[in-house]
Amino acid sequence: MERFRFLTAGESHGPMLGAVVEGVPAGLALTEADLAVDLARRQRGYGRGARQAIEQDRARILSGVRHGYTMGSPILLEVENRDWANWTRVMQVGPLSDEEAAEIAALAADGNKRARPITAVRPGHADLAGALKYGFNDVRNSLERSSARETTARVAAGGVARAFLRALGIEVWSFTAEVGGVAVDPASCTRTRDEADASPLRCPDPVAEAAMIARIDEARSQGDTVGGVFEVVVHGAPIGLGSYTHWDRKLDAALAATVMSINIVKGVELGLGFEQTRRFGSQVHDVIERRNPDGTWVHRTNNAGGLTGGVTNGEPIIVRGAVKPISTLARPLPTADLVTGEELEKAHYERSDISVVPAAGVVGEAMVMLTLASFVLEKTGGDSMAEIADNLRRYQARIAAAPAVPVPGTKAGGHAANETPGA
Ligand code: EPS
Repeated sequence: MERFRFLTAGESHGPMLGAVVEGVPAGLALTEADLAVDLARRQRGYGRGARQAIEQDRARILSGVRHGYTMGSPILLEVENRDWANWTRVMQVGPLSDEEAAEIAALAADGNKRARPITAVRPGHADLAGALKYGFNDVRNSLERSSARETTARVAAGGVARAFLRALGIEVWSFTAEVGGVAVDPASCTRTRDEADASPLRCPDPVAEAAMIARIDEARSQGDTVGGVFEVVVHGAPIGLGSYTHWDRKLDAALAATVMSINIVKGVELGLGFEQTRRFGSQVHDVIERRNPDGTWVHRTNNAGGLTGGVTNGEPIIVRGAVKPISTLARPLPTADLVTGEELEKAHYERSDISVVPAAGVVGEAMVMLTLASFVLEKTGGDSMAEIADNLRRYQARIAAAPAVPVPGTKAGGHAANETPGA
């Protein structure tokens, strides 16, 4: 069974978002303050909308942790939606009484957009397909869950995975690599990781960032939205996570799937990604230079993004997510009505963000961390942090040693002789 699995629940304007993280080993130090860091990072970024001024995302830990340490039992996390206070009637969980239904009707008649059923489906959003699939005549029922607000719960769960990976020496970060066609230039990435993280777009290149901000302003002034690319970088992953032996054991495939599952992501690249197709092999493949005395291996480049054959090769893992422009436009596109099927001049609009690339990067980190945590546990086994750290240390020492010189025709059949039981 998959380890470190998680489920999220919650609507954008409901009372809360929740996550259950199952399969977390015992003995991991974990506090609510640990989880607050990424939740705050996800809320930031130039181009965010009015909703973020309302929310102050904090995760409560409701189970699985005692006196600051995990116990191996499921961890239940809850993040309050502060905006819920403005939606209690419209998003009420219990059945509506006649008086309550009349209250909503009166609000709608008064011009309150929240109280009105939504049928002007937004191009590019899950509205149309979602409402048809589940049989709704009010898109409110689908947009509340398809909203990217759900990614808050993923980031809370991702914080648990970060604590786990960090305890094993694995660090995960991300940055904004591109907005609206403006890309970072590696030569002018002068900011440190902390400086980049604190910058308006979480971008290491201050020159490119200024041009990205101009693109966001341009979109805003035209009632439009703009997308981009985030890059997640993993340092310290041991060689040998994932496997080439079967399609569903490949770590690269799992990362592609989990990063693609982020609401706004329409493409995923690993390492050089699609650029590899435009070059000859000699310009793509990472020359293996040597084994160091400490057993680590050196590649001349990292175009593979740390993964070859679906297996980590000791280089940093590089995952890039393509973020489409948000589909809720202040100057809405034309659409058709869900109920009448007739043309409408404008799709639904309440309020929205202009650009969310820095926030999407933090969600990308969460998905990468949750995926990696599961693959680390698959490699090491173990139920407590002490056991896992021990297993990982022994495995790393084993692969750091030179294999025995192979002798043709020996019974070991290609196994390093000292590793073969009974040899
Ligand atoms: C979203 C619409 C906006 C965004 C929201 C995603 O919410 P609202 O309709 O309340 O203004 O702010 O994202 C978040 C709330 C968040 O925390 O990321 C959508 O329709 O997907």
